[in-house]
Amino acid sequence: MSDAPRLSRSTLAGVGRPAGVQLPAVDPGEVRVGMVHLGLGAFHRAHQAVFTEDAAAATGENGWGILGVTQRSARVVEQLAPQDGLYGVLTQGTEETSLRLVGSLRDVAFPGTGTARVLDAIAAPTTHVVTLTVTEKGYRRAADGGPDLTDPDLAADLDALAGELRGGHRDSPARSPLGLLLRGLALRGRQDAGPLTVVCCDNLADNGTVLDGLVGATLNAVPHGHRLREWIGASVRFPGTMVDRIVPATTDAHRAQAQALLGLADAGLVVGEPFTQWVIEDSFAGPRPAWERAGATLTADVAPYERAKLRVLNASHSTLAYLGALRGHTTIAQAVADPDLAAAVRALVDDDVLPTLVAPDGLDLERYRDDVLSRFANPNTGHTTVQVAMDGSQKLPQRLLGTVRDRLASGSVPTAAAGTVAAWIAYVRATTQGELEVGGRRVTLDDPMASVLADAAAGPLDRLADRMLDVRPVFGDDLADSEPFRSAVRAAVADLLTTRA
Ligand code: CS2
Repeated sequence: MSDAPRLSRSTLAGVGRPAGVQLPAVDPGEVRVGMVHLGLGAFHRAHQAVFTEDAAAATGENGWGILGVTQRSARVVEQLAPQDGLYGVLTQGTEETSLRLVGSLRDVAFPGTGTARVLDAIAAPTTHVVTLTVTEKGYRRAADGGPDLTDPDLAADLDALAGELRGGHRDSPARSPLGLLLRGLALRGRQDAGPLTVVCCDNLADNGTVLDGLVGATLNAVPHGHRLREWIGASVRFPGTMVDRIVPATTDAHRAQAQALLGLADAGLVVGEPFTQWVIEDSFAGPRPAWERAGATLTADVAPYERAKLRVLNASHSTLAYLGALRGHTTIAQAVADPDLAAAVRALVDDDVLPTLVAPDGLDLERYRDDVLSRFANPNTGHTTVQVAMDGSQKLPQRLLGTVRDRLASGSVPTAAAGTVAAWIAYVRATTQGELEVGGRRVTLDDPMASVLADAAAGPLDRLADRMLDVRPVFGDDLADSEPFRSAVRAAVADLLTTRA
């Protein structure tokens, strides 16, 4: 990319204090690992790692360094290991850009080659917290919400776990986040290394309870899993959280911008909007970073925050992504600037979402909606419609279908929410038929259920809505069998196809 020296502890010492760059708030040389993070994507680096660094800086505690574990590829390790784990966060406001370097990521590992090291870290008595951002699909859930035991990666991990519970070696590479977590917990339990808190930071409704349930249900399927289950019941907590920061994919332009400020090349750079929020259920099995000193909210009840965020922000995001991409808008900012789309999002929030929510303490939901829409309008975020549009089969059940269920249960037909489902259906159809171009590029469907969806989307248009609603792992039997919902989606799909034609 460039011939500037690469960011690392030694090159950083050489550049002094470049103007406009905030240096790491902790001294990376002094920080020890106390936390393991599964799913070392951009979001973690722009969110929890920053909160953790700020908390450590505020308290002076040096035991909250992070071991970051990548998911599917070694690419992030290749970006960060040569940089001693250092990376920058480029914050893009509507008017200002700033760069800060983060020092809390102290080690990185790829399960393909580093599983034993990760298991040891989860089991270390000095580790107190495991956090996860592995995306909705990373949890490998079956249609009923439980673990998908037919998933070959999870099944391979459960075989390895069964061997490890009998005292076998732990060197087979973990293939799924849940498998990695369970194998780490098993080692910790066997070594009696003390309590641990596992913090799910993905956009799943009731994420803490869901992960707790998945862990338990998975262990039911493992021979001799009951002892580990008991240990987990007594020693491990799974608090729920709401996480929020818009983090687009990093582009070469961002890297060039950061390099101009820093004078060093940063292959691990991430980008975020200025807004950031973390609400965490205050239910920990042992020590934790003082995240409240970094601006996080620790609360007894995270559900109202989480529900408001998923149903207002994430559902609006998806609506803009599908409708926006269908109209050729490249970014979310362009989509929300389109008056028809802004009206569709307002209708969704006002007519269907807000009636299902209870406001968290001190939050005015209408103001929250307006703030979210102005965050989307930030033209410098550069978040693309196609990025947000990915994995709809996994995202819509979490961010939209709860609203649909609540509205139906209260006797109302969620017409606006049906519009979002219709937008997704039209997007699936267009992308699987090779009919969608955004920003001059042909868009294909990026979704773990792509082949099932492509089959459902193919065929006569007048039955398109019905075929898609029959994809029961997405809609569940209740919604697939709801006649009022079906008619609303049919009407919305017909409408959308007429306007697109
Ligand atoms: C987005 C989220 O890609 C998506 O599905 O809706 O990643 C969103 O940007 C974050 O949840 C914001 O906190």
